[in-house]
Amino acid sequence: MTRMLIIGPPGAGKGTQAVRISEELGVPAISTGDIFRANIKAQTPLGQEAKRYIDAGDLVPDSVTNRMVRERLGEGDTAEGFLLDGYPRNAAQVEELDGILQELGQELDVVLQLTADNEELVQRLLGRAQKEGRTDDTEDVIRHRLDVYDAETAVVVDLYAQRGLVREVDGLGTVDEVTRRIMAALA
Ligand code: B4P
Repeated sequence: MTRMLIIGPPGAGKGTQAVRISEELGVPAISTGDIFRANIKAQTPLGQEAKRYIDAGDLVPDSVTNRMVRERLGEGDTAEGFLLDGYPRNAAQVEELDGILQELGQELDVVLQLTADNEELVQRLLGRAQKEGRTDDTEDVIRHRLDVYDAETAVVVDLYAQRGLVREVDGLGTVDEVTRRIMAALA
């Protein structure tokens, strides 16, 4: 049984590693960024609401994000565990997640923190921009997303560290190397 979060700045490898870890552990990976992007593509009301914030590199309002996560975690497939990627991203979302898990009678087991320095992060995301053309991967927006991480998301790591849940993993190196470090940290 694993109920875990993966947290780190934009470009640290959260989405990349979440897919691999969820396969290894046999639990669903739930990425708020991916859910938003799927809704933007399908032009749903949720996607229309989220798009302007994502394009600007800002966090989507908590009211929208929290409702979406609440619905997703309520689906039956999370009873045996889950890997949340990109949520919670500020202190208010931590509180909301506490409430959701309490209602579901669940508790977090581990918070995986991926680290990397800012210049590496910018280079990775600019590299992705050339391949995937994500609207939030321009240099100005990337730098803004890094600032938003420092201003709003870094505190999430502190809050979970106070609960003794955080395991820090170096996100530098090849994707395979990072996966090996993560699996070792979870063992
Ligand atoms: P996310 O989708 O979470 O985007 P991200 O922070 O860039 O991480 P991602 O998982 O995509 O990238 P990764 O590090 O794996 O969020 C996007 C936006 O959605 C946010 O800005 C916000 O607007 C909104 N949002 C999401 N969640 C929210 C929430 N809870 N509340 C409010 N708003 C929310 O990979 C990046 C690149 O690095 C890739 O190209 C990858 O191939 C490469 N890479 C990965 N590992 C590597 C390695 N070891 N070596 C070299 N390259 C590597």
